[in-house]
Amino acid sequence: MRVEKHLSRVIDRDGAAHLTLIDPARQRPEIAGQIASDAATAGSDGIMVGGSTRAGGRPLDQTVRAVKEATSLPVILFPASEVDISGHADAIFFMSMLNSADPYFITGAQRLGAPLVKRFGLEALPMAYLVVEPGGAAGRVGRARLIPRDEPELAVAYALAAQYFGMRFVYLEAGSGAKMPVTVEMVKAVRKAIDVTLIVGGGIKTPKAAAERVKAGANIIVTGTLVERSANRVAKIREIVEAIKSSGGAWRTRCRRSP
Ligand code: 1GP
Repeated sequence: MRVEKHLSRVIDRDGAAHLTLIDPARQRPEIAGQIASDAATAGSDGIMVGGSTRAGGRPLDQTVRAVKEATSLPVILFPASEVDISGHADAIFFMSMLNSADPYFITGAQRLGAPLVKRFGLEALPMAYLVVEPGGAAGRVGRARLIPRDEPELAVAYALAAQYFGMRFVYLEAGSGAKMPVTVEMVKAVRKAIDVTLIVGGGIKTPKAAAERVKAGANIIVTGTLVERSANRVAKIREIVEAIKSSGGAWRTRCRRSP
């Protein structure tokens, strides 16, 4: 429970947390290490490693190791399949895309990957992964039945199902590089319905967009594209982190309450 406790403590302390997503398919391991180090300097609370393309095996291991060497932040795997599991990470989002049309993404990859998670002794963080329009590569690869942007009630129904299943994290994903992040209305509606930790990511590029979603009830904001592309990476991440930390609070006592 080390990583989950860390996230929980950060949320209690700061009102919300920020995670930096590094896709091992997008850069060499040493650059990934540099991104992680910059993220730590900027105040990010952890590193997620993963993406929609299978990067398993050596490239994944090397990326995770480079990140571990560059920073003491916890490293959480964000796998696209059972191939994307590395024993060098601290934890894994043990995720199920509840709105996929393909059982492989709901329980299939999970069945294949679970024995490896056990063998590596990875901390499993049970998470519902809900893909919202436009959904991007995550939606296409995962054969998502995309949740329409203007149907918060559908997101609420999935999120509640996740909580009743015992999942402790719900991730509202608009897709990496999405033009528009998940709406504030959807974040609010899901927040109102569930007590578990709410993660929001995909298309969050500005401090304002991050802050609005924290105010609406997100406990964790994920950014990926922003950190990969940014020339002035530390400053970019720092302004997002500062916006997140100065907007939180309203949900800090509620989010960790047992259902
Ligand atoms: C993707 O939600 C994450 O899985 C991050 O999205 O790359 O748009 O920041 P961005």
